[in-house]
Amino acid sequence: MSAPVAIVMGSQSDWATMKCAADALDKLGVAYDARIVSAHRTPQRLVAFAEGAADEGFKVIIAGAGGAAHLPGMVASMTHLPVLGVPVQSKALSGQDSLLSIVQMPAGIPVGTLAIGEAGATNAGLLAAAILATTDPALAEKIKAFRTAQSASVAERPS
Ligand code: RP5
Repeated sequence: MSAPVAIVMGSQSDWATMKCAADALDKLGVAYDARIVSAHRTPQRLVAFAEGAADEGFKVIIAGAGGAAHLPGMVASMTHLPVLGVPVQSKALSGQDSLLSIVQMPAGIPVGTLAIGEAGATNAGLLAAAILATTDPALAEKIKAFRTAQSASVAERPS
């Protein structure tokens, strides 16, 4: 069976951030395929990926990019699959540019936009799993166990 989640990113330099999405999926036992697909440097690769994603068997796409971050919106425009956008923290503007590029989609083509940087990437992985869990009771149980363990790990008082 093919991986249900695609993680795409605009550059190798995004992987340090996007790996957090991969790590979250690993913790829940959800398979993914991570690829570099740049809206600007590899536009033909972008079209081929986005148009073929559903036929490849993906169910959810996580797309991360920084700066003039067109990737998530362009992917969303060419697939009916849900697209989760992760604004990668840019050097010049600390990811504010990435965030606004991804979040301000015109009505009709949604991108579910997460927080800037590693927290956003982690949550994109968790949210992708939650979407898959709506039709996968075993995965839903894993998510509940993750939440329980997370709560148990929080001390009542600071040390
Ligand atoms: C974007 O430009 C990428 O998503 C990356 O965040 C940013 C910088 O890319 P590099 O110059 O590091 O390859 O397309």
